[in-house]
Amino acid sequence: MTRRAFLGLGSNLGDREAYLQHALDRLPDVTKVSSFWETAPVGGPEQGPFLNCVVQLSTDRTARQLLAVCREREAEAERIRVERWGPRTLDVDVLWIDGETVDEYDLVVPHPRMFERAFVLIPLRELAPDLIPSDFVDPPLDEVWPYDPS
Ligand code: GSY
Repeated sequence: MTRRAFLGLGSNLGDREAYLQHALDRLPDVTKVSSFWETAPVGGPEQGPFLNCVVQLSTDRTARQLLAVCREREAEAERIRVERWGPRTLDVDVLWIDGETVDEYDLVVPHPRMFERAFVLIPLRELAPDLIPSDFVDPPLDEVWPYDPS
C-alpha cells in the first residue's frame, strides 16, 4: 500500500547544499521537496548552522526499509561525526509515515522530537500543513531563516 512518508535531512559540515542535493537525487519515491532552511544547531557542542529540508515520499516501503535508505544516503556522504550531537556531513531521519507507528530500540516513528523542532516543522509545513501542531509558534529569525545560496 502506498503511503505518504516524510524524511528530514540536515547538514552542517562541508558543502552542506551539495550533501543535501546528492541525497535528494538518490532517494526513492520522492513527490515533494521543501525549501532549504538555515537553522541554528539544537543541542550538542558549539557548531555551525545546519542546512535543513524535508522530503515527502509516496511509498510502500516500511519504516525499517526507509531507515535503511537513510543510512545508505548517510554512508554515501562519508558521514563524519566527531562527537555525539556534533557536526555532521549528513543526517537523514524518518519523521512520519501515514498510519504507521514504530517503537523499537533503534527506530521510533513518528520521530520522537519532530514536533519540538522548528528545523523540522518549518520545512514540513511547506509540504504537510496538516501535520503541524495548531499551537506551533514560528521561531525568531536567528533560529530558522531562509537559505540564500548566493
Ligand atoms: O537531528 C538532526 C541533526 N540535528 C540537527 C539539525 O538537523 N538541525 C539543527 N538545527 N540542529 C540539529 N541538531 C541535531 S542533533
